[in-house]
Amino acid sequence: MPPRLPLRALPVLLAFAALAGAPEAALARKRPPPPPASVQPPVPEGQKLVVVDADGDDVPEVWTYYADAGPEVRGPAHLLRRDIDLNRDGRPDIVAFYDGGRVQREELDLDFDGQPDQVDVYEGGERIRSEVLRPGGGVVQVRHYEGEDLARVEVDRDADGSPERVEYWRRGSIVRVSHDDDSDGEVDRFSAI
Ligand SMILES: [Ca+2]
Ligand SMILES: [Ca+2]
Ligand SMILES: [Ca+2]
Ligand SMILES: [Ca+2]
Repeated sequence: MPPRLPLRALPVLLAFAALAGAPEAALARKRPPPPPASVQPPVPEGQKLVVVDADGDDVPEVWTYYADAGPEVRGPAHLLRRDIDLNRDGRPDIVAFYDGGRVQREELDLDFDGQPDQVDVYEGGERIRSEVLRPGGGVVQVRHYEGEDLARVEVDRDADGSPERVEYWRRGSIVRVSHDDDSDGEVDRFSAI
C-alpha cells in the first residue's frame, strides 16, 4: 500500500496537474513570489527528506520525511511526516505526522497565514477529533467523530478548556445541546438547538 495522502489534499494535487498544462502566462498570474529559503526547516538528524516539485516551477509543494533506515528505504513503514503547500507560496499548509504508515495527526493552515488553524487527530487511520484553534493559540472548538460521522461539538469560546456549549449530533443533525451559561463547568440547561 502506498502511503496515504490526506484526502483533502487530493483536489489540490489534481489542480496542480491541471495547472502544469496551463499556459505559462496563466501560471505567472497565479504564482505568488517565492518565499525566503529560510522557510524550509532543517532536516532532523536520522531522517531523510524527499522533496517533490509537482508542477516543475522549481518551488516544491510536497516535503516528505522518512526515518533514515538505509540508503534505499523510503517505504510507508518509514514515513514520518509530510508537508504540503496548497497555495504555492512555498510554506506548508498541511503538516501530517505518521506512524507505521498511518496518519496520526494533521496540522492545517486554512487561511495560509503561516499559523495552524485546525489540528486533526487520527486513530487507526480514522479521524476521531478536529480541534479548531484561534489566532495566537487556544482551542475554541473540538469536533468529535465516530466513524465518518460527527458525534459531538464542544464550543469553548474563551479557550479555557471548559466548553460553554456542547452539541450532540446524530446522522448529520443536532439532537441535543447542553449549555454552561455561567462558565462554571457545570451544565445549566439543555436545548434542542
Ligand atoms: Ca512547484
Ligand atoms: Ca502555503
Ligand atoms: Ca492560519
Ligand atoms: Ca470556556
